[in-house]
This record gives sequence, C-alpha cells and structure tokens, in this order.
Amino acid sequence: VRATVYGYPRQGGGRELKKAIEGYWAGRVTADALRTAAAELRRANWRQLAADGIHEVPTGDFSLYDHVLDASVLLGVVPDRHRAAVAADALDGYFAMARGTQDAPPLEMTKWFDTNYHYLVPELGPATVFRVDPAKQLAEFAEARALGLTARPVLVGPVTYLLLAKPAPGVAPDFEPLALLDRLLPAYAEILAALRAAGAAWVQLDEPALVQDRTPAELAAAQRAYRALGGLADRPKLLVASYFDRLGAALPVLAQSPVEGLALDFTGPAAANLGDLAAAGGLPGKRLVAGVVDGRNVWINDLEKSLTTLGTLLGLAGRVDVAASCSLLHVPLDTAAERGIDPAIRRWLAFARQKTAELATLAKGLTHGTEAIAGELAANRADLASRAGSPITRDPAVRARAAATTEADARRAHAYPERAAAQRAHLGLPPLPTTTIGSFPQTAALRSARAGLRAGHIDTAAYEERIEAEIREVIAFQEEAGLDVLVHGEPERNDMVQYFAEQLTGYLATRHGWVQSYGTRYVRPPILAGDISRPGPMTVRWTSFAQSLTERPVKGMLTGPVTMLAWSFVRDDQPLADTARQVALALRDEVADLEAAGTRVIQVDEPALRETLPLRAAEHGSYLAWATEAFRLTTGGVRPATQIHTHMCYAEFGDILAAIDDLDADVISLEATRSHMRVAEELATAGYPREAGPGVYDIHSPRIPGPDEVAALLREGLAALPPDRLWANPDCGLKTRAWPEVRAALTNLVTAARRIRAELVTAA
Ligand code: THG
Ligand code: ZN
Repeated sequence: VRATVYGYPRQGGGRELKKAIEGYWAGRVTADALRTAAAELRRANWRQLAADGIHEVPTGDFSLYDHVLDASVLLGVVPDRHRAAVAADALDGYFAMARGTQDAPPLEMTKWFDTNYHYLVPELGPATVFRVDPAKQLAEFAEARALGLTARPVLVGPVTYLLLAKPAPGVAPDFEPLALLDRLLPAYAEILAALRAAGAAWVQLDEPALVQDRTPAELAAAQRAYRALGGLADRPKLLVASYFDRLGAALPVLAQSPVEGLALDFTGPAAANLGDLAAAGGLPGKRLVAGVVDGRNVWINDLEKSLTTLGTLLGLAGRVDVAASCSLLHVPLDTAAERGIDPAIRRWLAFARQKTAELATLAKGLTHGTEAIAGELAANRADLASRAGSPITRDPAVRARAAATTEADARRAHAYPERAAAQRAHLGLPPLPTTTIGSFPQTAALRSARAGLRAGHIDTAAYEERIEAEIREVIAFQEEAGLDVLVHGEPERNDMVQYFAEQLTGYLATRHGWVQSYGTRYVRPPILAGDISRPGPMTVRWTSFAQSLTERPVKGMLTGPVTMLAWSFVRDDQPLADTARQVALALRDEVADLEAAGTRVIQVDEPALRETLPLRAAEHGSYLAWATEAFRLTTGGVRPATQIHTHMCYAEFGDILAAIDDLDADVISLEATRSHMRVAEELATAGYPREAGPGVYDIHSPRIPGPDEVAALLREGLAALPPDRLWANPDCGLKTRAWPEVRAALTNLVTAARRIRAELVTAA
C-alpha cells in the first residue's frame, strides 16, 4: 500500500506564484522569470511530497491560472476571438483567454463543482477541431522524473471536460458538447501515447462530473469513452479518478471498463462508495486508490477509522493505495504557519502538508502493521479526544438555546401585507426607492490605515478615526446624490465572512490559510471550529455612527448564515444544519441589537445561497429547508416595521425561486443588468409577492450607465413589478469600483428614478 495525492496547492508558502504572475502582468517580471518561479514552486512541492512519504507524485496539476484552461490549451480549444493573441505569444494568449483583452472578453468563469474554486468554461461547437499540444504535460512530467521521482500525469478526463463546457458564442444554445466525444477521444489517445513514450507508467484521468446526476445517455458516453481509451494498444495504465461524492450509477460503468484503476472518495457522504463497491463485486485485478483523508476540509483524520475502511477495501481490489479524497488545492498549505492559533487547537487541524503526513502514516500502517505507527496512532487518538472533549466544541449554553428554538422563532409574527404597511409608515419612502448594496470603494487611505494597524504603525484609535472619516464621506455623498436608503459603506471590513468570524466565539481566523479562488485571487476561509456564540455586538457601533449623521434610514449590513458556512471551513462532527442554526442565532442577536439601536432597515446578504446547492438533486430539498430556516431564524425576531433586505449576486437563480420566496425577506436585491431585467420578469411570473431591486448598474464593468439607460431598465422592471414594490439599486457592492465612477453612476441612478416617479404622478 502506498500514498499518493491528485494535486497540491500551487501558490507557495508566501504566495510566490501570485506575486510572480501579477508582477508579469504589471511588466515588473519577465516571462522567463515567471517560468523559473513556477518551475521552482513545482520542484519544491514534489520534493516536499516525496520527503513526506508520497510515493507517486502528481504532475500537470500545476497551473498558472486554472487547470481546466490548461486542458483547453492541451486540446487546442481556443476561442476564435483569442486566436491571434495565442498565435502571437502563447503565454500572453493564455492570459488573454483567462482575463480578456480590450476587444476580446475572457472565458466565462464558474464554480468547480461545490468547491470555492472557479474554473474557466471551455467553449465548443460543431466546428471545434481538437489539436493536441502536450508540451506542458510532457515538460512537467520530465521535471518530476529529473528529480528521480515516480510521477503520474493528471488530466481532466474527456467526459468531464465536455460536460463542463458550453456552446461557443454563435453556436446554437442547445448544442451539447458531449456530441464531440468521438472526435475528442482520438485527441486523448494521442496524449496518452505521448505520455507513454515519455515513460509514464500510469496516467490519471479526473472524472468528477460522474458523481453528479447523469442521464443514461451520459453514462453511455462514459462507457464508450473508457472502452475506447482502455482498448488502445499504445498507452500507460489508466486511473480514472472521481471525487466530491459517490459515483453511484457510474461505478459499475467504470468498474466494468478495461481501465486498470479507479480512485474513489470515501469521506463524508461519499463513504457510500464502500457499500456500492462491495455490491458491484469490487475491483478484482484493478488498482483502487482510496480517498480516505478529506481533501477539502481542514480537520485531522481519524486514522483508526481509516485503517478499518482500508482493511475492508484490501479485500475488494487487486491493489489498494491511499490518497486524499480530492486534490489538496482546496485546503491551505501548512498549519505550522498559524502561530496565532492556540497550539492545542492547531493539533486538531490538518492542511495540505499535514494531510500528506497522514497519508504516509496510513500507508505505512497498512504495509508494516499498526505496531509500526503506534506513536502516530496514540497521538491521533489524543488529538481527536481533545477536540471531542473541548469546551470549544461543546458549549452547553449554545446547545441549550439551539435545542429550544421553535418553528415560530423562524417566522415573522406578521404577514408581508401588514409589514409592508407598517414599513411604509415608518420609513416614508417614495415609489422606486433608491439604495446601494452595502460596500463603497475602499480608498488608498483606508487600505494604508489597515496595513498600518496590522504592522503596529498606528493604534486602534487612529484606525477608527480613519473609519469614521470614511463613513462621513460616504453618508455625505449619498445625501447629496439623493439616495433614499443609505449605507455606511463597510470601510471596517475586508472579507465578508472574516470580519464576522473574527468576532464570534468558536470561529478561527487564519493568517496564512490562503486557498485559490480563481486565477491569482485567494481567500482565507475562516474555520467553524466549535459552538458559535457572540460575545458582543459586531456592527452596531459603525451603523449607529452612520445613522447619527443623517435623518434618512441607514441599513444595517450582515452576512447571512448560509454564506457564513459556504465561505468557511465547516465542522465535520455535526450536521451543517446544526452549525447553521448556531450561526443564525448569533446573527439574530446582532439583528436585535441593531433594531434596538434604531436601525430601521437591516440587510442580511446571502450571495452563496444558490452556489451551495448540493451536487445531487435528491439533496436539494433538505439543504434548502435548513438554509432558508437559518435565514428566517436570523431575521424572524424583528418588529413588523423593521424592513429586512437580502442580496444575492448571481443571475442564475431560476431554480431556487421558491427558496427565495421562503426567505420571507421584505426586499431582495439581485444582479440583473446583464440579463436585461429578465430577473424581474422571472420573479413576477413566479408570483413573487414582495419587493425586489433587480440591479440597474453593472458594477463588474467600468462603464457608467447614463440616466436614459437606467430609466429604460427601470421601465422594464415596472412592466413586471408595481412601483411600490420595485427598488432602484446597483447589481452588487461598490467595493471594486473607483469613486469617480460610483459618483457618476449613482447620481444617474437617482436622476432616472426621479424622472420615472414624475412620470408616474403625471400618468395618475
Ligand atoms: N470571501 C470568502 N470566500 C469567497 C468570497 C469572499 N468565495 C466566493 C467569492 N467571494 C470569491 N471571490 C473573490 C473575489 C476577490 C478575491 C478573492 C475571491 C480577492 N482576493 C485577494 C487576493 O487574492 O489578492 C485577497 C483578499 C484579502 O486580502 O482578503 O481579491 O468574499 N471567504
Ligand atoms: Zn452581490
């Protein structure tokens, strides 16, 4: 039994890769220096993996931007609009596809399954011709071999590649990329032959798309693909990898194919693979790579439990190796860098480096017997016991309160029509009220104050003075522009979830726990480590300060419980629904404090509600039930006159309209500019009974919409919703925009809303 991994964090301990790539974009780093920096990171990772006991290292998983984009380059899938750039310079052409140029928009970016990683969507059509260029794969394989290591190239599998793709611009929207399978397979055959010629004994083909609900036609395509690839004479042995869930109906398809190996996930709900595998008769004569260490969460493994699972698996396959459930790309690099976390708690955590050590220990225990790892097992047992028995893990007060929560707590006491009347009286807003989503541009002065505070150059008092100055400016501008419901601009916040995580008991924040979100952008997801409670108000000080500067209502701004979970590492020792309820109760207290301090409008953002939808449809219902309940628990305690807002960022929410209704928020703001107010229509068709603000200013673009353009969008909105239920607002927060753009765009937005109000009066 040996240990392996499918992929490793790319950035380096000091985010060297980000710095090299962004330096290249800025013209500070040459292409050669970038390539050298990347090669050094790869070498350091492989050496580390080998030293830590990983037998077969992955190659080709490294990327300068995204591994799905790399697969497109490998297959010669370049959109027509980027061909000239790619022909002129391969590296600049690659970044043109990723980031766009002045006249060629980038590939669309979307979530990699249910992780927080985003990939670039391949664009395919009937005219697509695959042209293989295996240079990157061959070079990285050779680099690892040059270190004297056994290496296994890792590729996105052909079925997953097609299932992740979309019709290219100009191609019929109902074109199914899977129709290209028979043309794609010869391209994979060519790559496999090249890798074999280079000396690869095994190649890994990743097929995570097969863990999702698949139609019989899609399963038949998978069967055809692996019969064809398995039947090739000139190829390495094939390991087909699945992760993120059980394979289900695809398991027998792959088990009966001529491939030599399968990698299965045995963590969390995917543990069902164990029973499925036994039922399918195992994998006699094949290699099974068993993903028993959770590759996408940060908790230490239960080594004894894994040994038991692996013991069962030994009887079910020709050869068993041990691995993390998926690429380690989704976890931070090394817990050792987290000096700020209590060492006793740090022992509960395993980042990529610690996970490789766990894998090596498991492989050693299975090969040489548990006596050979007695010390590791004893330490692991003690760490698990320390976590299970810790007062952080179980706070009786939090548990008692969660247990005492009733259905009624998660419901507003009054129906919407009564609330709407009370809110109208309390707020005195005009028809088509204007507002923003929450954040305003983060100025250079603010960023330098935050850096100064962290470095100890300025004290808390000086920092807070800076925050107050920013808030004064934001309030003054909004009054001058004539907005109706104001915000304080959130100058005190960096990451939406980290700000709250830092103030809640039971949550851990990391200093260096960076995880790639997309390209060179990273997040540091906080860790929901224990029972969650709120020692004191988190946002009241700044909201109240802002409210003291104006007569108009200032919105309180909170991140909702579902998004808090979605953008954090979650507990693995209790259902998500229980963690969500604890977070919701802490936020509910914040809502109550805001209301008591005189806040008349409170917005609870849930941008992640849609993106956290489980991979399989059978689980949607139970997810949406606890998710909407957590939101209502957060907001259900307020008076009828207090107006609850929520916000979601993505236009694709048609499939969760019922859940959006179930949130029972008084007002929802949504991204809509790019979908031409189709969103308003969708809400109206679905009979959405409350107020909505489909965005009329696309904040992702530097373009400033004029008053006529905004007015036209508002008129479209009025075709779907009556004026007392339609709001005028941007698509999303303004944090990423510059002040001059924001001033102009919001002034135009107010002008447009006023013009339409005047028209309404004339018409009446
Ligand atoms: N917070 C967390 N997770 C998230 C988001 C978030 N996941 C989904 C979505 N938002 C991802 N979007 C982004 C957008 C911008 C950046 C990262 C993810 C970004 N990061 C900075 C960088 O890498 O330079 C660092 C930001 C920082 O200093 O914290 O720009 O909002 N948890
Ligand atoms: Zn948004």
